[in-house]
Amino acid sequence: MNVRDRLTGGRAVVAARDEDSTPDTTEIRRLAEAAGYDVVGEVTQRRAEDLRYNLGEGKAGELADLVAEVDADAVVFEGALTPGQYADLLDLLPPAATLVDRYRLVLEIFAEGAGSAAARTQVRLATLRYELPRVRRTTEESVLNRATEKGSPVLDVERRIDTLEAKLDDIADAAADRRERRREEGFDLVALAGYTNAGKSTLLRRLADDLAVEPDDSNDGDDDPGGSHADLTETAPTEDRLFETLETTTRRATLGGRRALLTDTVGLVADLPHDLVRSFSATLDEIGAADAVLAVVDANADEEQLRRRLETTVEVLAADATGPVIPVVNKVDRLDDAEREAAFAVVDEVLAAGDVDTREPVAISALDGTGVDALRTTVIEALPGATATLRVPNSGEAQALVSWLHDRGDADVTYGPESIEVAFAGRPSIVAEARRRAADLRPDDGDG
Ligand SMILES: Nc1nc2c(ncn2[C@@H]2O[C@H](COP(=O)(O)OP(=O)(O)OP(=O)(O)O)[C@@H](O)[C@H]2O)c(=O)[nH]1
Ligand SMILES: [Mg+2]
Repeated sequence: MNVRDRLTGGRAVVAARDEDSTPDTTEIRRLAEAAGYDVVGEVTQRRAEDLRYNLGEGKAGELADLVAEVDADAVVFEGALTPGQYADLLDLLPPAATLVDRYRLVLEIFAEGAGSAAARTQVRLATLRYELPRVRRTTEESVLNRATEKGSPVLDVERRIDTLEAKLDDIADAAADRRERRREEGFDLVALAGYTNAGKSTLLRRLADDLAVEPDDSNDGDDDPGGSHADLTETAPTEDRLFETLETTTRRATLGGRRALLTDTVGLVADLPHDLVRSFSATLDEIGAADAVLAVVDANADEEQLRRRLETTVEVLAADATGPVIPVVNKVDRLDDAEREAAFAVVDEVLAAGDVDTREPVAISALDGTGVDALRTTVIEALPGATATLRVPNSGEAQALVSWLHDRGDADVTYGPESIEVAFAGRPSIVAEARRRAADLRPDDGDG
């Protein structure tokens, strides 16, 4: 059982305002539930922002009355409140009630669920970055403090931010070293990215090798010095809840004979300040380092939701992805042909507007497996590749080479009376190594 199943944030009333349309509270309700709240009511308003309460004054009063009436413990506010709005709105509520805006809500989810030291450090950093401008504001004499006092609250927060940043840098360096080692071992690195609840973890399970959490390096000593795969995990829980995955997880997969490492990343969500997104650097680093990125999209959404989620995803990918991006249009088991076409039209349109190197979108159902083979083919084609035809004398060593090749790429073997010919395709570094190994088995020639 997930630790968050036992959580209760108490009873909450959701409040939302939108200038142009009646607010849609679906996502903020689901975020509230993910943080452990039981949503017992809502107040929405279509209007321009009020400087004092964000909501209009009358609506803010209505909200306070409703909170008292239903005996709620908290108000969950869709959107960002300025420090002033936060204080004024809180004053209006019954004294025991708390107020949580979108940003704080997401921080709460991560604070409750983050398990590893790295994830906790990221949450602490994001929280401090959130608090810094508020501390600045309340420390009116901060300018003076900065110049004269070492003990100012602003300086204190700034110092803690620096410390956490340094700590995260060390963690990121270690992760980068590990990725580099795995690349040298010949693994392709593939990241699964996308909006929260898109189906990333479900797809990871489908693509990953069964039980292949640890690399099988029993038959060649040059593979893994040991211990470097301790972060590979077997479980990537899937649940119909936002932010089910709060840390990156990596598993092995075999794609066209090639050895790949698939990394499931933390989901994205719209309308978060840039510095919160930056705080989840492990996810961004995995996206940045991947040889290919699968951008998973939940196509079972109305056009507006789909567009907003895609735009959020494309923004992150444009900033961070270096490898090709494969749009994966998921949950097509829920769609009829017309809905599927409509979803593809939105995907094409949003991708065309973004600055991302994309491949053709692939329609799949991670749940029932539809389209997953076609996706595998697309991924293999997107990965850096090379080919070689290798000819070696038939011997025990040649057999060992053949099994080495089968483990690392697509090997098509033809046996002649005296020699073996292998048409091989795989990662360029692996193909180069294969040529060297083949040359070593031929007595009279030095290269392949
Ligand atoms: N119908 C349908 N449901 C799916 C499909 N793929 C995933 N789901 C469901 O969607 C929900 C979210 O799936 P996850 O794999 O947890 O999504 P995620 O992208 O990892 O979500 P986060 O970790 O929260 O960011 C779960 O209830 C899945 O069972 C699909 O192809 N079809
Ligand atoms: Mg997940």
